[in-house]
Amino acid sequence: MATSLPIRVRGACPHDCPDTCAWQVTVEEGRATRVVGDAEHPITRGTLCAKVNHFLDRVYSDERVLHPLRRSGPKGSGRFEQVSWETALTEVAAGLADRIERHGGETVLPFSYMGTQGLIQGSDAGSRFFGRIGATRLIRAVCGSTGSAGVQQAIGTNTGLVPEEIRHSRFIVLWGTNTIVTNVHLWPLIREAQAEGAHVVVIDPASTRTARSADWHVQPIPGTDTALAMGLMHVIVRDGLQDDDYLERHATGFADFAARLGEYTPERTSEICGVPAEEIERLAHAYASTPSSCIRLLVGMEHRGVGAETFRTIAYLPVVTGAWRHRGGGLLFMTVGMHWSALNGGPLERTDLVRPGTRSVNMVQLGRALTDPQMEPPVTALIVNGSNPVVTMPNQSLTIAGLQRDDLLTVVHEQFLTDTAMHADYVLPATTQVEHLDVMWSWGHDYLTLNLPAVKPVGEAVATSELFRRLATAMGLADDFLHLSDDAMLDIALDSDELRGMGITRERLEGEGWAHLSDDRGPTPFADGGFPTDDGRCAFVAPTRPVASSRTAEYPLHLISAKDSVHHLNSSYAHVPWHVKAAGESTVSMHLEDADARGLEDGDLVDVVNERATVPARLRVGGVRRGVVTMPSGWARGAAGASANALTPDGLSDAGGGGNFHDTFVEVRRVRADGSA
Ligand SMILES: Nc1nc2c(c(=O)[nH]1)N[C@H]1C(S)=C(S)[C@@H](COP(=O)(O)OP(=O)(O)OC[C@H]3O[C@@H](n4cnc5c(=O)[nH]c(N)nc54)[C@H](O)[C@@H]3O)O[C@H]1N2
Ligand SMILES: Nc1nc2c(c(=O)[nH]1)N[C@H]1C(S)=C(S)[C@@H](COP(=O)(O)OP(=O)(O)OC[C@H]3O[C@@H](n4cnc5c(=O)[nH]c(N)nc54)[C@H](O)[C@@H]3O)O[C@H]1N2
Ligand SMILES: [Mo]
Repeated sequence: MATSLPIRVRGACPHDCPDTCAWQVTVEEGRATRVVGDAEHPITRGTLCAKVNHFLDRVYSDERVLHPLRRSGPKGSGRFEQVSWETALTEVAAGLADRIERHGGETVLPFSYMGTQGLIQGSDAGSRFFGRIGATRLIRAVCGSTGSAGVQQAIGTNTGLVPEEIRHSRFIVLWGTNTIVTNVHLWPLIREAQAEGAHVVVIDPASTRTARSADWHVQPIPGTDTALAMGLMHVIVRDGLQDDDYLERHATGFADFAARLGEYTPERTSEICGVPAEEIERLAHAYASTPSSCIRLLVGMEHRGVGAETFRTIAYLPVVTGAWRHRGGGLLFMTVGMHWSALNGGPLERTDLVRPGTRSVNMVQLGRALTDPQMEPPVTALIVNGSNPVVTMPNQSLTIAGLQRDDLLTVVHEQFLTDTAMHADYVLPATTQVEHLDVMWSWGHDYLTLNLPAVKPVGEAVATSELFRRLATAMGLADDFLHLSDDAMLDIALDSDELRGMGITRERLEGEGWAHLSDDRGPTPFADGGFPTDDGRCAFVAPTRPVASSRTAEYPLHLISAKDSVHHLNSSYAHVPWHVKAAGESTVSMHLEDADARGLEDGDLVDVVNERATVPARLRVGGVRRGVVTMPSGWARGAAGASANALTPDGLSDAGGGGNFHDTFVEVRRVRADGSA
């Protein structure tokens, strides 16, 4: 038998992560055998991460869904039988047609997120199909929208510095972000700055890996960062460290704002934030007296009722000090805008297909949409791709109650039998990134990446794009725009003057794998103001609610369920045995004094309890400030029956449409030998 030589195929990590790594896949005899980070890529620099080093275990996992499945037991029982694609599509199409006829198109709810963040296979892959059938619109604002809304209120954009500029900073504030775990490819750039004398400060209630690796860890009470930012600006202005010239030329409303700063003396701020007054003074001075101070914001801190206001208030700091004037100074946040303006996504998304007045459902309130008797028309069909809402959306028991409804047709396109797929009527097999074509934008850097398919789809898996072509065919919808090939979609996505102006073409991406989006704003985008607001100035507005909602006597501990595991990517690895083993049990971390007060010890099996749920976890003593407990999000419910999101509320943040799921309060109790709490 003739054997073929190994080949290398260029691609990119699909994950919802700021790093969007470029990778190369080795293929031997039609099978992917190795995946390595691209050594030339300036952010990837030849390394992947703890999860993605094992991506091929995911591709070839015994647990993968490889054929269409139809439910054969009660909802949620996890009993399925294999059926053909034709049977599944015929039955799903009939189910949809029947429901649309009875209730209208809005009875169908699409639910997708960033299981893959490619333009072709990602959360918008179904948008033309859903626009065509008149489905309810999904507000996909769970991540980044709230923080972006806040920063935009201040400076008109969520695009500040690009990550490589952080090397030029000499004072780096990682504010509510766990870089080493969630944005690991930024860390070497921070280390380069540190080697040149930069000071690294982490502001986080939890002692994350990043906090432990920083020069300085400031531990505020959760949800009080708005007040902390006000306190810092109080000291800066009190001591004359502000940049009057910059403020005069590039800000509006600063005089009124400065008057409000009077309330936030270090003593008062200390009472609100639980940070010593002396530390507030010291931080304000160190920040304001280093010209090239950079604040790195990401996402975790936004998931609060005061999230947008917090981000807005923090975004004022580099304006007050004029840090924007200096290379490496300012704010580092999102880069997604650079990608969206360069790519030609409009003809793929086709928002023009949506009838005016079509109703919307916010994704963080999925449980409400599925259970609210007032919904008119009711949601009777749910089509999920690239998301695992049972684990990742708040108020888990309400989501599950909705999914248990007998009249609800649930279709889940997945790689694994996730907790959401377990509740489906039909599970349809999805390809992984090495099996499909895509073009990857990034919210954490300014490199566009092409992902070429390296191997044929495993089993009967199909790409998300193909799923929607097949559904359209099964429903008798022949419109050309529902049947664009992946190849054609790639050409459309790259058909932009902006990309051509940068010399970025399909041929170049096919040869080189990735390309830098040039930034005509230069390395100091706001050195001379020019904020993309209506008047080009930063708009100062004092906060109205500087503190998040508070605890009750019954549930006195503030729960943060963040992403504190290198073995998880949201819930994406919760169903791969290798990762389950590496990640271990779900844990809850607590301060020693809080543990002592409850007679708890490290290693105890405990219940984390509130009015919504009881979630078992292993106690870890240490790692957080008093009054706070942390649980990593992303663990599947598994045998425990609930994950951290069983405890979280499904309210909204103050702007941007994100959730408030970090405003959660709990009590922690030991599980007695007989299993009772
Ligand atoms: N390994 C791994 N990497 C990931 C992910 C993952 O699941 N695993 N997920 C990816 C995704 S989708 C995202 S959005 C990013 C998120 O990246 P990050 O925003 O860095 O991560 P989070 O863990 O959500 O939150 C960061 C920190 O915010 C802190 N925090 C919470 N509330 C407050 C507060 O009130 N004040 C302050 N100062 N801090 C607070 C938490 O304690 C946490 O340590 O990570 C991405 N990268
Ligand atoms: N308590 C708490 N809740 C949170 C957060 C938190 O910090 N705390 N973080 C929030 C944030 S920032 C985010 S971004 C969300 C994430 O929420 P989700 O987007 O729901 O995240 P994942 O759990 O990664 O689910 C993605 C799913 O997509 C599947 N998938 C991957 N690629 C493909 C594909 O090509 N096609 C299809 N059909 N499926 C695919 C994966 O197998 C996986 O099951 O969670 C939010 N929820
Ligand atoms: Mo996210």
